[in-house]
Amino acid sequence: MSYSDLWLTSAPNISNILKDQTPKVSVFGVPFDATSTYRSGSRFAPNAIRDAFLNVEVYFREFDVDLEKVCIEDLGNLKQTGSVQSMVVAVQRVTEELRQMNKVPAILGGEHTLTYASYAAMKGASLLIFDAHLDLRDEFADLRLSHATYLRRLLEEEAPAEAIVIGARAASKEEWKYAERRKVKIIPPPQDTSLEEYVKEVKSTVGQKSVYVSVDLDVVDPAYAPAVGNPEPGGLTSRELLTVLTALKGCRLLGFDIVELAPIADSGSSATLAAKVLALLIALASM
Ligand SMILES: [Mn+2]
Repeated sequence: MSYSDLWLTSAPNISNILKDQTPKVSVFGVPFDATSTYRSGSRFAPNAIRDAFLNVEVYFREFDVDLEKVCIEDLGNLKQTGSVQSMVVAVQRVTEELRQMNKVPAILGGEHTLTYASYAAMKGASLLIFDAHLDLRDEFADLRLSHATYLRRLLEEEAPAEAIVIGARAASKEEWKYAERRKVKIIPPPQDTSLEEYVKEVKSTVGQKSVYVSVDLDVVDPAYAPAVGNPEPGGLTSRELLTVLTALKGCRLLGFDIVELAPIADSGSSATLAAKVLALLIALASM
């Protein structure tokens, strides 16, 4: 072994290739925020999440899963593009390729638009979204496909087996109406219910299905995750989010993304939460 093998790492790459295992989870980053309309900068999130990931505990007592012993591959980041069309084609193709290899894509955004592309590679899976917003506008800031419209385009073109939005609290009147018309299931942030009751409600809505999970970090209250593209007060606490995600044990997780972290506005707390969500979802996917 050379000194460089001994002491140098390829951090923030989070590959953890164990010799006797083939990777089940494949991480890749999408440093794309070209349609951001408020606080752009989510293009810097994939590496910020990786940096934080390397500094959080990754043993999950609830599941007895230790990520140090789970084979994870990190494929790096999508090449830079300013074109939403190019990003969509690349994300969809890469996600499809990973699915064909029976791997669980773990996608680090970037803005939420990428879910339009990654979900297209998840035929038959329920779409479980954590988001303050509905992202159901027909157009926004002169764009038909953007972080604010991706779910509308997806429902028009892909029609998921089921779309569930957890933590939604901010949308136009037209978006709420559209959601009702298209039977999007919405579970707002917990109000007067206990966390236990809230988790029960989520579990009974989600069931034990094959799911694709999309976590927009703004589902959490800005007090806990201030560094997002479009902060929205009145959200989940970080503990509520982690508890709800933990309760997804039993679902078949086909893939997931974590989007909208804007590290320039971060003291470190938001990236750390994103990293914890990444670790938890990898643990769920590896069981
Ligand atoms: Mn959002």
